[in-house]
Amino acid sequence: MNRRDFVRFGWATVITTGAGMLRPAFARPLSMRQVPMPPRHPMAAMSETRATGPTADFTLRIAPMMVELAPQVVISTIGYSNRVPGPLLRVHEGQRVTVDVVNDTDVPEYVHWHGLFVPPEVDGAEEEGTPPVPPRGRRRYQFVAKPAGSRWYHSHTEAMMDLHRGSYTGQFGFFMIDSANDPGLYDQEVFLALREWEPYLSAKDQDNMEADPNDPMPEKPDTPDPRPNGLEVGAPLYSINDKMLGAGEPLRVLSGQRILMHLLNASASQIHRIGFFGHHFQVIALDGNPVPTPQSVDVIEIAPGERVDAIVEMNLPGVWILGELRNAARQSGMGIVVEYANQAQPRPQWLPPAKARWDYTIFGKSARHLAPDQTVDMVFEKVPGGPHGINHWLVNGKEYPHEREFIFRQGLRYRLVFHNRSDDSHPLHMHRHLFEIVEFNGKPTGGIKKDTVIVPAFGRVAVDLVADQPGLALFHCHIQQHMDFGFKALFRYA
Ligand SMILES: [Cu+2]
Repeated sequence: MNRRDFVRFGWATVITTGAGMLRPAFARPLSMRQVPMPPRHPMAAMSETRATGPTADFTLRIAPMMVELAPQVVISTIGYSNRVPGPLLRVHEGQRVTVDVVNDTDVPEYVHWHGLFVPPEVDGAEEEGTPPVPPRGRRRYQFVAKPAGSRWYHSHTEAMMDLHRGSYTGQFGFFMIDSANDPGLYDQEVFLALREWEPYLSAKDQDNMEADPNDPMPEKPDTPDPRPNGLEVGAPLYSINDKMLGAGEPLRVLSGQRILMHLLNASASQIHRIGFFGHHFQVIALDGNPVPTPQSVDVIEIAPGERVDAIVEMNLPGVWILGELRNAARQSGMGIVVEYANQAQPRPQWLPPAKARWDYTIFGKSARHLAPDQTVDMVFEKVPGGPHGINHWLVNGKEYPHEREFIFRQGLRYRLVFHNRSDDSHPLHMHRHLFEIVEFNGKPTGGIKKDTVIVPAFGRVAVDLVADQPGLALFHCHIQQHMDFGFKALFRYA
């Protein structure tokens, strides 16, 4: 693909911010490079909103909008403030934040602050009792921004069979909470949100991650479920931020630079694997939380709801594609061109990286975990919907809602054991809390704090958390269709 074949429409596919972190040696050549900047188009522009005072004030306007993913490829969706992703909201840890949300649509909406410790009244989940942003109305969200790290915000509205609601829309954005402890030196900071568009129902599962025969699959039953699978959500178009591969401006780099990449999977339904030939991702944080053992990997696997912060050293001059490993997804848009300065040949190259299985535990440390006060086993099962139906999901034998099965007592330490008795991988998300992975498919680990964790097909994952955020806390699979069709539980404080 030759990006020069495309009309340049918006140059802000990659948001880059110096963030005051430029190493002097690199700051000058970058700024001196004569890059023709096409006019900023209001639909494509993504600006950073940085709050500086003790009180931040942001306004998000929910309204229908168009997104030009590529020349002649324009989709209509609902977005925040006419941008996809929505404005980058950036605050300091501990800062009191006020966000006014104006809803210019005819349906109630919820804005969820994913990964933040906020009370249920403002968490943006109907199940927890957050009031909606009424149709043609507005609501003010006020909270203290914590903990530090890469957070995000997105619609938490139920969609069910309407693939134009909730996380199927463009309602998502980055929410950065800066701490005094910076993740390290870097020359550029980029925000990359992975998305698919124009979802449809299909009997073909686009996200069929080939099962590794070496996977332990501790929850695999002796006899496979003979019932036919239901319809899954597929998509024909993909983008990173608001541009398909080749349609946006490339990420321009200089040899020797260190690029801090904030990856977010804002997909409603698909796990993605991202590679960048000849380069390594030094993973420094998962879900915004620094990992005990930063490690270099060739492939990042990231599920809906997850974030990965990685530093990439630019040490292979050329014009490359950073993108999805699956050819179909990458060729349908999920990628971005990375262009070193002064390259003679402009044609971006894609070469598949060495295949590597993603393994959270390499980022952990050996740890002796305190014995939990209570262990909560959670068993997830699929009720296959058949060729004309939708799969339903059971948590401990029941679809949402449950009675009072899941109770936290404040101050106690819980071990949640996720038993995935289905042939799909599920990104499981706990609202308003962080948990620590203590065991992943039989491998012990420690120190990895997350709010969303992939439980592989027929896999088992144990996480620890201390119940220290009183109020209702929603737990669910972050795949919108799974969540809408039963894959949810509500934890209550006694
Ligand atoms: Cu799921």
